Amino acid sequence: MFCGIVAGELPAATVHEDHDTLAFLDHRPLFRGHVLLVPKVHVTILSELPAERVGPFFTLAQRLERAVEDGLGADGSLIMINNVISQSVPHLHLHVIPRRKKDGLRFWLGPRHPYDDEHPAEEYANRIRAALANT
Ligand code: DGP
Repeated sequence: MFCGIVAGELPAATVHEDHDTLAFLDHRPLFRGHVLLVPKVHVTILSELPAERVGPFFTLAQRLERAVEDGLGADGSLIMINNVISQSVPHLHLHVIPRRKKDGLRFWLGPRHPYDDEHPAEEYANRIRAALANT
C-alpha cells in the first residue's frame, strides 16, 4: 500500500521526498499534521532496513520532529514505530505525531510487568545480550 504511494499510484499529501525516503500525512491522523516517514525500499520492520539507510532515515526523522513541532506550534511529539504488533501496514513507517499539553490523547504504556524472583532482570538482560551478540 505504501509502495503505491511511493510509486505515485496512490495519492498522498507529501511533505518530503528524496531518493530513498518519502514522508506524507497519515490519512487518519491522530492529530492534524501526523506524518508517516517511509523508506522507498519495501521492508516491513526496522531491523530489515539496510544499514546504510538507517542513519539518513533517522536524520530525516529528527528533521521531521522539528518541522512538525515548529511548523505547527506543537508542544512536543510522539515518535513511534509499530513492528508487527499493532502494525496495520506491513511497510516500515515511523509516525511523527504533533502533541499538545492536555491534548486528550490517552497513550498508556501498560500494564507493567515488574521483575521478581521468578523473573529476574539479569536473566532478561542476559538473554538480550546473548541475542545481540548474534546480530
Ligand atoms: P500503524 O498502525 O502503525 O500500522 O499505522 C498505519 C497508519 O497508516 C495509520 O495511522 C493509517 C495510515 N494509512 C494507512 N493507509 C494509508 C494510506 O493509503 N494513505 C495514508 N496517507 N495513510 C495511510
